[in-house]
Amino acid sequence: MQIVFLEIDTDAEWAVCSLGPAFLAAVARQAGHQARMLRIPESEPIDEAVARVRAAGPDLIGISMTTRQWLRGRALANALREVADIPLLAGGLHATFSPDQVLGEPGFDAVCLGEGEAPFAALLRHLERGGTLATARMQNIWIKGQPHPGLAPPVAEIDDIPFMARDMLDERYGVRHMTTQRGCPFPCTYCAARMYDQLYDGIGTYGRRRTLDSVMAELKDIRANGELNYVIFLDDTFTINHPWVFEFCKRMPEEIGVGFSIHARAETLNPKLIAALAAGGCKHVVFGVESGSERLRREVMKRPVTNARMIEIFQRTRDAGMIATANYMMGVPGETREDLQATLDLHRELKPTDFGYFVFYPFPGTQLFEHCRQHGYLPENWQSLPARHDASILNLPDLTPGDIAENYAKWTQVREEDTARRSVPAAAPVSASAC
Ligand code: B12
Ligand code: SF4
Repeated sequence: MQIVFLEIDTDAEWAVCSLGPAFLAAVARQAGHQARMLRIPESEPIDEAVARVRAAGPDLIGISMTTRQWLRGRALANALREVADIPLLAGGLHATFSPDQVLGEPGFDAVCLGEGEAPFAALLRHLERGGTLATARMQNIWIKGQPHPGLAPPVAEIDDIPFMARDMLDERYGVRHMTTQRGCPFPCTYCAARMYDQLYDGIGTYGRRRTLDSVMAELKDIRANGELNYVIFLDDTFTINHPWVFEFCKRMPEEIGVGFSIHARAETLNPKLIAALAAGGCKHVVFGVESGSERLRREVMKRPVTNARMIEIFQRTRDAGMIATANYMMGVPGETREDLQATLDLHRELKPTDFGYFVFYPFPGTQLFEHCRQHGYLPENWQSLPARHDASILNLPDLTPGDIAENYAKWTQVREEDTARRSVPAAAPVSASAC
């Protein structure tokens, strides 16, 4: 079978395609199928994209969607359905946490809920034996018009999942993307990533980390088959399970010897770990700071770390020679103009090497999404509004759209000032962070 995965580009040029399809393509190829990725640039008219997809001759189309990719993914799927009857399956964060919305559209035949490898393999076996999507009955694959399929536990031995099919990713210059684990143990109320743990509550454990042997074997495999110059670890929080991280930092220079970047929460770092990371080749740590208001972080976001701790960790990270990126959010329910200012103030104390700033969007399934719904902050047409990072869709009691726009403009100004001040640009790629 020819499986074509579609990567829906959003308003920004991101460095990497979705990792999910790269895992699924590996599974499909193991079972003897062909799989490829078609990237749909934001500028490509839908009819041209439809023609390109059809020309690829798919027997099955897979779309991986975050919420930001939903509106354009929907437009493409519906346009495809008008001209061809190719089975179309959606997966990823948005499909998992808004399955009704996805299945309500004519273009989609089924959604994959949660971890995809085992259900996708089961579906391919079913199709290979002459079955159709409409007759598929398996856990995690919700077919349009059928009852909820129930969920199977995630794969128990995460090392059993094959290495990603790297040709599915848009990797250049030997800069590689890896994950060493799935799941995040923290309870941040705005975070869609942590919803996976909740999805599997009572069914199985989503949080699992690969063995170091498996991670090293993948890196050696990459090097044996191509360039390996730098690794971007896309784990939600790389710095959990300290014994694993210390051992990783020991083995990385001995066995691989290239630099890498990670995502971390400030409270998971300490001086010893920072020194080990730097010695192990870590060049860049991306931190989720989110707000300078301790009240907002503690009471609304469930992130009780203090500003003092953040400042200390940023200082130590920089002193150890690593780039420290800070990511901030604005327009969170419960946030005031004073809180917005507190974030700008904290930024000046953190002195990050680089930073990202995003307007809060309530991702379906998260606690803050429910909070927004219950308090009437969501506009009626929220489902047809794009998930942007520079404007809010919410009607908040304490912040007007003007307050948020003004604050966003202040951050843009800070960025311009910082760029002008900085004589040397950041040396490693900067990625958007989950944490
Ligand atoms: C890596 C990553 C990135 C990368 C790559 C993005 C991408 N296109 O995948 C980069 C750095 C570019 C990035 C950018 C952004 N990201 Co990001 N990112 C992540 C992160 C940390 C890991 C995702 C991942 O690869 N996981 C590993 C894979 C294996 O898991 P998976 O995607 O869930 O796939 C499995 C299943 O879902 C399923 N599946 C997936 N697709 C399909 C398709 C089919 C057909 C089937 C059958 C099954 C299936 O099978 C897969 C294997 O088990 C997640 C957090 C998380 N843990 O999910 C955030 C996350 C996805 N990002 C998020 C956000 C908000 C962003 C940004 C908007 C950043 C910002 N603040 O502005 C941008 C825009 C991205 C976009 N295009 O929409 C949110 C999305 C929330 C949502 N509901 O949409 C998340 C969940 C973070 C969070 N804390 O909330 N991100
Ligand atoms: S924001 Fe980061 S630390 Fe918090 S739950 Fe999400 S992935 Fe984990």
